[in-house]
Amino acid sequence: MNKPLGITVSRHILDSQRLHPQATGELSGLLGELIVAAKTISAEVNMAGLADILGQSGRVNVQGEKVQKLDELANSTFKRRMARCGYLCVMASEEEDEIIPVAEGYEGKYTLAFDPLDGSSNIDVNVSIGTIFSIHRRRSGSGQGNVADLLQKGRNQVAAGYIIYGSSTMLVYTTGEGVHGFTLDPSVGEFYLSHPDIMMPTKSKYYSVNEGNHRYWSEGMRRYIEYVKEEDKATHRPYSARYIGSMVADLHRNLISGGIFLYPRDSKDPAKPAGKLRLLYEAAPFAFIVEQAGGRAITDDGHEILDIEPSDLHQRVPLVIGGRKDVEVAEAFLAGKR
Ligand code: P6P
Repeated sequence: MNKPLGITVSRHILDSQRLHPQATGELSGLLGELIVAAKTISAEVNMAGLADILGQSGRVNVQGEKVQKLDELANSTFKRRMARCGYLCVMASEEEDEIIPVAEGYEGKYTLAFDPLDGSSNIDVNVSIGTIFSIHRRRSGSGQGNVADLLQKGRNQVAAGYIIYGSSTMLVYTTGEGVHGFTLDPSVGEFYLSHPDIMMPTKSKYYSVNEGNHRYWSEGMRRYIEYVKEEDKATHRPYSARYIGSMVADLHRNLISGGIFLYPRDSKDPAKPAGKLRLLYEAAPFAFIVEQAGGRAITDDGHEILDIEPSDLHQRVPLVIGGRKDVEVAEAFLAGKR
C-alpha cells in the first residue's frame, strides 16, 4: 500500500488559487519565490556553526543593533531573489534604512516587507530564529513602487507568514483563508503540509514577556503579570512563563499550544517609547496570522494592530498578542479596569 502523498506547499498554494477564478497566479508565483529564498536561508542557518558565518559582521543596522553575519546573508538572499521575481514593485527590510527597489523591468503588483532573520542575537547559541514577511497589493499605478505602497495598515495585507529555523524548518502562512503550517523535509527539499487550519486556544497556559523590564512597565501591565501568576480558578494553576527572546519562536509556540505574548511600551529606553517591536514586518504580519487563527492582537492601549496606519517603515508598536480571551483580560488590566 503506497504511503499517502504529502501535500506540498506549492500544491496547497495552487489549490487555494483555484478557489479564486479571477486569480492570475501572481500571488502564487510570489509565494513560490519566497519559499525558494526560505529554503536557501534554512540551509545556511543549519550550517552556520560550521561555515564560519556565526558571529557579528561588524555592521550596525538601522535599528542600532549589531548585525550578525547570518542576518546579512539572509537579507541579501531575500533582496537578490525577490528583486527579480517579477511580482513586486518595492520592498522593505528590517536591515535597510530605506525602501528597496526591484530590478528594472521586473516590476509587479505586490509589495514585500520582511525581517530576514528575527531573533538573530540567538544565532550563536543555537536558539530558533525566523524570517517574517508581509505582502500588500501596491497602491501606485505601475513601474517602481514607493514608500506609500508599503505604508498600508495590516488589515489590507494579502498574505503574511514566517519561516522558523528550529529543530525542523517550518513555514506558516495565511492568505486570509486560515493559517497553515508546512514542515521542510530536507531530504527532498520540500515543505509538506503538517499543520492544516491552525486555530489558537482562546485561553492558554503560557505567558511570554521579558520580566526584566518589570520596573519600566505601567501599573496596569504590572498588575496583569501578577494576575497570571495567581491560581486560575478553573485550573487551580498559574500560567507558566515561556520566553525565548526570539519573537518567531515565542509566537510559533503560542500559536500551536496557546499563549499570550506581550511587549508593551516601557520607560527603559527613551529612544523606544512605543516598545521594541516593529509594526510593518513584525507586529502586523503576526497580527494577521493570529487573527486568522482566532486570536487577537492589540497595542497596550487597546488599538487593534491591524487598524494602525503606519507612518514610518521602521515604526515600533507595543504588542499584546495571543488567544482572544487572554488578550481581552490583559486589555482590561492595561486599561485600569481590573
Ligand atoms: P528583549 C529579537 O531581537 C526581538 O526583536 C524579538 O525577536 C524578540 O521577541 C525581542 O526582540 C526580544 O527583546 O528586549 O526581550 O531581549
